[in-house]
This record gives sequence, structure tokens and C-alpha cells, in this order.
Amino acid sequence: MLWDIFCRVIDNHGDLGVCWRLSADLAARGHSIRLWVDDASALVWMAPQATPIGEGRAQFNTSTGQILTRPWHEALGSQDLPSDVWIEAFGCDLPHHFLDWAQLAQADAPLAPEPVWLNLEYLSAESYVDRSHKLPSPVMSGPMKGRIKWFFYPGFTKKTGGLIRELGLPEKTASNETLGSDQVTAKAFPQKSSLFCYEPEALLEAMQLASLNTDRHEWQVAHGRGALAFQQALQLLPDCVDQPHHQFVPPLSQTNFDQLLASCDLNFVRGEDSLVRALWAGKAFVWHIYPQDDGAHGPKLNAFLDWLNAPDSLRRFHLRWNGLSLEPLPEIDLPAWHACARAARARLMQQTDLVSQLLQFVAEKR
Ligand code: TRH
Repeated sequence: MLWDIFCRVIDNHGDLGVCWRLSADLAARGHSIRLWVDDASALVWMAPQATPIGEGRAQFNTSTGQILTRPWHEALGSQDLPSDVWIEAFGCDLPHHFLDWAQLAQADAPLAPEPVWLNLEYLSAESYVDRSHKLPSPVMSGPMKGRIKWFFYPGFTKKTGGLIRELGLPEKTASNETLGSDQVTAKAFPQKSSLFCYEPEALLEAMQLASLNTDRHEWQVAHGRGALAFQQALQLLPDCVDQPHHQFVPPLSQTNFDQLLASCDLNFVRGEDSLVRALWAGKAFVWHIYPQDDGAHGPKLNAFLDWLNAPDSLRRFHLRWNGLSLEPLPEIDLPAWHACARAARARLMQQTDLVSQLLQFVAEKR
């Protein structure tokens, strides 16, 4: 099928990160995607396999499918084919020129099936997700008045749309374990941790804790906001200043980022997509949730920790890491956190992945 996927970059990299993973998974299953993005610049490092072919445009062909990124404001022409599915990511609303074009295309071919129109929502473990997944939302105005948009919610339970889990991931995970490149039981203390975060108040405390039981604890610090915060925290730790074993990692491709997570004992991740990748990596992790002005991130974090069956120390660590508690960080209990992450991954592997569920839903609605 041909898919139009729409993505507006609000800030950070999660919107594009999720849309690229979704597009790549669909392309691997034989689909073609027009990925509309208002700022595709991060694809240079996130998806270097996409070849730039002009301003805001890049192309990625697999043996089965294709992704073509398009600038947000560039209208389609009469030679362009109508698509089978429209996905607006995170309620970004479709550009007017696209709706006008679709109206003309429909007038030209009145008997053609209407595209299935979905709003792909943010990931949350809160209970409203089970209730809201697959609900219709009638379009009340504009050229598409009368059409239905469907809510599609990723999530952690069987009643949700699941998580993006590309083809081959379970086999890759299993073979890493058989080959022994992936530790089944954790070390007593972390020796290598990745850090991808915003500006957690407790960063300095975490850096002290991580090196509590080893003076060679190594941080792999992802680029951007977290790296600046880490640099500032380093200045405050005199005995940490000259530690050549810490690494400031340049922006990685998503594939290499996933490998980084798999190679660490403890992963500090943030936002949405890197949380999912930490779950697939099956290593102990701490999540820095995207903070919202209205405090909505508090209940969202607690719902996730409940779903995770987080041991007490991991829960308290999360609350402090996310500025939701003033209690000092508890010690890192790597074996317990690792076991918790493994159990969560095993539960998720029983769930049907997001793209398979999406394909099933589209088939029902067409
Ligand atoms: O960048 P984020 O903080 O994105 C956030 C969240 O998605 C949040 O829900 C959303 O509302 C906000 O953006 C606007 O974190 P996230 O979701 O993990 O996205 C980062 C992406 O960048 C992810 O796809 C992984 C990728 N990445 C790389 O490919 N290479 C790298 O080196 C790094 C550090 C990240």
C-alpha cells in the first residue's frame, strides 16, 4: 500500500524518531511511504541510509519498499498517486494543500476507496489508552467534513496498538543471548552506562552513585541537552574532571543508538522512542519522561512504573530523577533493575507489534 505519514517536529527528536521507525518498518514489509516532515534535518544522522535528493527530500529504498520524505509545504500534483492510508502523527493536523489535493483526487475517482485516516497518538501506560484506542473521531469541518479519523494508541497492554518492534528483533535478541554478547544476569554494579536525558536535577547525584562501587565507571553521553548538563555536573565533581573513560558520543544512527543501549549495563533514556528501545535492549534503565507544564508527566510516569512492576528502589530513583520527589536517589540495585527490565521485555514480546496491528486495522477499515 501507499502511505502518507505526517510529522511535525515540536522539539527534540522523538516525533521524527518514531515516524522514521514506523516508516522503515512499513517499508521492510513491502509498503511505500511519503513521509511529510517540516524539519527533516535530523535524518542526516538518525537515518543516514536515506539519500538526500534535494531540499527537504530524501529517499530510502529497501528490497521490499520505499520511503520518500517530502517538505511539509510542497503540494502534490495531478501525476501523484492517491494513497491508501493517512497517518497524522501526534495530532499534527494535515496541511491544507494536501486536503485540497485529496478532494480533487476523490472527485476524479469517486468510486475509489477512501483512505483510512489515523491519528497516531503518544505512548502512555495510563488506563485511558485502553479505552481510547481505535475510537472514531468524525471530522466536523473543512474539505474532509464527514470523514472519520481513527485514534491509534501505542501502548503496553493487549488492548492497545502495541509498540514498534521491527521484523527480526526477537530473533536478534535471542541470538545475542545464545552467543553470550548479551548478559542474561546483570553485574553487581554498572560499569558502563549510557546517558540520554534532558536536565535532571539529580544528575550529579547519579554520577556519584554510579561510581560508588567502581572508580572506572564509564558514561556514554549522548549528544545534545543531556551532554551539556553532564559537562556542567562534571565541573562540580573535582575528582571526576579528568576521566578519559567517559565518552561524549556523536549523534548516532538509530541502528547504532540501539547497539549502544544493548552494550551498556544501565541506560538512561528519555522521551518516547528511546524508552521503547531501552525496553527492547533488555538492560536496566531509567526513564526521563518528557516534562509537561501542566504536570501531566507525573501520573504518566507512575502508570508506567506500575505497569513495569518497578522494584521500590527503581521507583524512587525515577521519582527523584524526574523531579517528582526531593528524597535523595536510592542506590542503584542493578540486578533487581535488570531482572525487572527482562521481565517487562518478555511480557512485551507476547504482544502483537504496532505495525502488524496497524495493518490489521487498516485491512478491517478499507
Ligand atoms: O528527543 P526526545 O526527547 O523526544 C521527545 C519525546 O518523543 C516526547 O514524547 C515528545 O513529545 C517530544 O520529543 C517532542 O526522545 P526520544 O523520543 O527518545 O527521541 C529521540 C530519537 O533520537 C530516538 O528515535 C532515538 C534517536 N537517537 C538517535 O538516532 N541517535 C542518537 O545518537 C540519539 C541520542 C538518539
